[in-house]
Amino acid sequence: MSEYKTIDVAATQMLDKAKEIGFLSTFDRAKAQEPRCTFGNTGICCRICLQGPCRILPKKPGGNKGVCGAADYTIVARNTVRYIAGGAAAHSDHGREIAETLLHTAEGKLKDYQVTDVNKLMYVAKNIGVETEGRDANAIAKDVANAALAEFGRIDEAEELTWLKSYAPENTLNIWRKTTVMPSGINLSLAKLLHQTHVGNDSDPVNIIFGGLKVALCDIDGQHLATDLSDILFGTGVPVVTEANLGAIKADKVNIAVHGHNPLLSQMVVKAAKGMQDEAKAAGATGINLVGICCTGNEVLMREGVAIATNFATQELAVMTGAMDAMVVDVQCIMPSLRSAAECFHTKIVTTSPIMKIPGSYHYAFDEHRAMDSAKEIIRLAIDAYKTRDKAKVSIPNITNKVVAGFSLEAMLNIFKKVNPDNPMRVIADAIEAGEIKGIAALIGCNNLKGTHDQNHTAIAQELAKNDVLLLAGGCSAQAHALAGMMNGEAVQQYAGEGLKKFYARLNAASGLTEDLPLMFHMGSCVDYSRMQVFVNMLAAEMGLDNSEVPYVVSAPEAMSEKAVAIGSWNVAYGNPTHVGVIAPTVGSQLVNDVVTKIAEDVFGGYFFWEPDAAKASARLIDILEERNWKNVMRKKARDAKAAN
Ligand code: XCC
Repeated sequence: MSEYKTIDVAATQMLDKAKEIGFLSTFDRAKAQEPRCTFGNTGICCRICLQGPCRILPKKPGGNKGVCGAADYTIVARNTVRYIAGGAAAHSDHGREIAETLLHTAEGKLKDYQVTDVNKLMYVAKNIGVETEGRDANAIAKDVANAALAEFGRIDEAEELTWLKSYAPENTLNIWRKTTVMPSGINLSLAKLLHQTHVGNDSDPVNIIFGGLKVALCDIDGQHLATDLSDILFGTGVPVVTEANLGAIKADKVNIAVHGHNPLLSQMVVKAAKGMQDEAKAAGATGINLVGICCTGNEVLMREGVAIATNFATQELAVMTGAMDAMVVDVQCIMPSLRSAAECFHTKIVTTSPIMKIPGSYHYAFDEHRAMDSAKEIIRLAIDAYKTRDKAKVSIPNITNKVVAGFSLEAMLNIFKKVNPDNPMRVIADAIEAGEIKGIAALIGCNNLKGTHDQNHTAIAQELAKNDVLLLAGGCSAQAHALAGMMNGEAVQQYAGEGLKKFYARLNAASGLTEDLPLMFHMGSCVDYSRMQVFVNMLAAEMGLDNSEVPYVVSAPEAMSEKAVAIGSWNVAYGNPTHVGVIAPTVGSQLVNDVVTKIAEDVFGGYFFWEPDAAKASARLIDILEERNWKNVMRKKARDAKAAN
């Protein structure tokens, strides 16, 4: 057992090294923050105006409300939805950048990008109602990109978001319309939510929560278009075999980590590196080695098979190896402390986005007009840094695990098609209806050092697999499983229950892949979670169910970011029971907490539950799946009986 809050052996080794050299990592900082302020922890600290901070002090006369009179439920609701706004802004702005790049590509303004996946372009165009007949790919791409950009600026509230409207099932759309959470424009909804939660504005907690859900639906819209347009530009993931953990950093190579979320630059770095191996050799290395961290890592893993170095909580530890020559970062989930870690070594931290700079690090303003040149210049920086690497400071944990990843929805359907060419989704529906698998769980989200790094991600996955639950994964959760050696066929043999094993055996026999399928299907970065939702939408249609009746659950055992709050919220609106492994800052108001954990089910079919204990969380997730299956069997019996009469 590690003396640190991680289950990862490689991370433990690097934390020992950090201790030795006196570097205080995020693990030390997390400890230093304890104990947390109860007001902040439970969501009853209001910092929305300058009269604050106000806390709820029920025992003091006048203290049970903020200075303006806001009660606990107003404060908690406002704080919660402002998390959603932060998350939705991040995801959708990411999507907007990809849409602009696709537009400029289609207009012939960018020499380094092109429409790579024409099939995906056609599929998306058809779905969102863009004419494809007899038209050239760039003309279609231009219309698709413009449709994506139109999502942001739309101000006519009578119009609905195109992606949401085109992919969500009609009954779900109708619930959203009835509850007035169906958004029209992303920017409008975000602005309205910030307005709604301004001091002296809305104090009705339910109305505030519904405003938040509208923005959460903007979050999935922005995510969805980001994924679709990234696939069009860079290709849709196909199964790849690679490795994960800090041992993927190689002592004899120029090591470059790509970290963050947006693939626009990292894809170019991967491409450029292929042609620059000789430059690295001229500097004395045996070549260039790329590794990924967080979701930029997931993007290039899915499409290019780039190895995973590590995930969110342990990003500093990639620098601690002493062999990281450059870490190229774009946006989101990049710890400012990387700079301090780099100071202990020769590592260059290269920031590339105008909205993500770290004081003291190297800023290289990425320009999409000269994307390839930018990538080459950044790689040369890494090669120069390599020349100054102090070999005496290098110690790379000798730990890597085999990873089978790259499961876009298209890749998964291709595998199911091998079993059932006419109706691939039937493969899953049959397995559920026959009781071979209990249902599906999406394992998602971040790391959160309120718990132990990666412990609950892996424990919950193992318990669900043992109980014949088919697993999807993404974000840092997927990376947790990959780092722990659970994302390969061997893990199926080790952890899966008999039903799940049988299901896998059938898929493996038909798949035509050289590798057995892994214990969880890694569907991509956190911006890619729409892939999972489309999967559920298709399964619901195939099984003749409403979305909220599908035996499907979501688990974010170590949720951390505002994006995770936004993601959890749209999952609830979509009808998905959603586990969060940290106690959410909604508990400061019984009313708000009840709305999101209980009442939500009556309205949307989905709801949150908070459970930091992995065993209890797994048991509840399994119960939910069993209950949904039981209800579906009962419904079928009732239908059959009616038909027989
Ligand atoms: Fe960030 Fe996407 Fe969370 Fe990981 S999972 S810590 S948001 S990198 Ni999305």
